[in-house]
Amino acid sequence: MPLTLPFSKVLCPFCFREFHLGHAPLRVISSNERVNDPVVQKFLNLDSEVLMAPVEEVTGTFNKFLRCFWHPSLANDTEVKYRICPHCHMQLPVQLAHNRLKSSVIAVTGFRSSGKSNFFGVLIDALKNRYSQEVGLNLSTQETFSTRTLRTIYSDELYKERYGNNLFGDNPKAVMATLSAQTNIDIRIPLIYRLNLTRFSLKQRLLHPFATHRPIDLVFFDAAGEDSTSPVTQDLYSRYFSRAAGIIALIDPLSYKNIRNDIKMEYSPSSVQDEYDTIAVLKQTIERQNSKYVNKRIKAPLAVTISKFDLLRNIDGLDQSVFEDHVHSNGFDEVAAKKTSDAIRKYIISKELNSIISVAEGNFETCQYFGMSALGRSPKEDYSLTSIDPINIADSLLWILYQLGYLQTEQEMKKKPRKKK
Ligand SMILES: Nc1nc2c(ncn2[C@@H]2O[C@H](COP(=O)(O)OP(=O)(O)OP(=O)(O)O)[C@@H](O)[C@H]2O)c(=O)[nH]1
Ligand SMILES: [Mg+2]
Ligand SMILES: [Zn+2]
Repeated sequence: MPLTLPFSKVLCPFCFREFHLGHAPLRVISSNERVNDPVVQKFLNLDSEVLMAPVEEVTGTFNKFLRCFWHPSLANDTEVKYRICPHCHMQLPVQLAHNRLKSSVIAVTGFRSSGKSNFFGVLIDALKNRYSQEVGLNLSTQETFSTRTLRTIYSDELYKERYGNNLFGDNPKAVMATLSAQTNIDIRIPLIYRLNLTRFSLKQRLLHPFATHRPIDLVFFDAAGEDSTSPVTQDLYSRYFSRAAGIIALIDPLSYKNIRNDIKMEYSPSSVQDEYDTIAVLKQTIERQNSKYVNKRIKAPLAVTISKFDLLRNIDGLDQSVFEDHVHSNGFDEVAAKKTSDAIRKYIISKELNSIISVAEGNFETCQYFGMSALGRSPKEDYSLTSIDPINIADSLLWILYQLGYLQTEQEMKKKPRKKK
């Protein structure tokens, strides 16, 4: 009988609500019966019924009290049951459902057209195919949910549908604009991946002396910036950002006139939002959920990341060394990342955009600046791409992982002798 601490809580990676694992209902997957699940229907904002396998709720005050100390085992010879979130009835990732691992959300925000979808698409591919070797990590797909079939599917399948088929198909294309979560229910469903890291910090090593790797569940939620202020989705987004372990804020250089004037483009992009204050909106969204941040700086590390960075090549006032793609083969290269951060900060000030810096540094305990290009170039007007050559695509994520103790820096790694294999 698996025991649980009475005050421990887990975070649902779908609705971002916290709850005690013992209070999570079970869905009886092996049952042939199909019944409407009004909780899923409400979560997905659907008018039509959602027919799914029946749910065993945790009922009765005494039973609920007992369940503060244990959660039922899922192993059963006769029935297959999955643990689901009591608030949205989505199936929990397997390790979370067994109380072995908590999900950590690394949230990404950015206004419309700031490059979020192309960033996700290229980042997940790069984590698997490049950084797995370079940084010593592996990314494995976890179960998520298909709104098309109303069934659980692996995130990799959803990844292909959303991004991979476009970006890495026979005729590579940039990912097209995402419909708002108000109209596109699919976008309420995140991609969930497990990241196992082998070069974790000394503190983590002391906390887990026998561990060979530290796992973290990454939840990629393709949230449009404007959805965080819409009445329909604002609660969901407030929870997403306020419970995130780290946040990547994408800043679109095209949305600032002072920068845009320096950039030469073959054609003018269709949707440019002028000076949308991504970080100030983020701060308000977090405050709405967690009022303690009205008087306090936010703890989660913030990576202020200029997207579409390739557009800034060869412009005046920006040190060209910032376009070098950092290699993190000996641990996260903190020195190179910091040098780039300082150069970008200087550039932002030179463009009289000090408000970006004051809002970020005034409201977040830890922040750093990054320049990132997912595609390495602008796609043609029909979205086609000759090739994809990202620049520092994973630096902001790796920096957050380093801040959270999941990754060591190159400089820390050099201090201690490496173990022979
Ligand atoms: N030059 C350049 N352009 C990019 C890059 N990434 C994205 N873009 C351009 O920016 C546009 C918007 O990118 P998306 O990834 O769709 O941005 P988004 O934030 O997901 O946008 P919404 O889904 O509309 O909120 C793309 O169609 C590309 O034209 C990049 O790395 N370099
Ligand atoms: Mg998008
Ligand atoms: Zn939930």
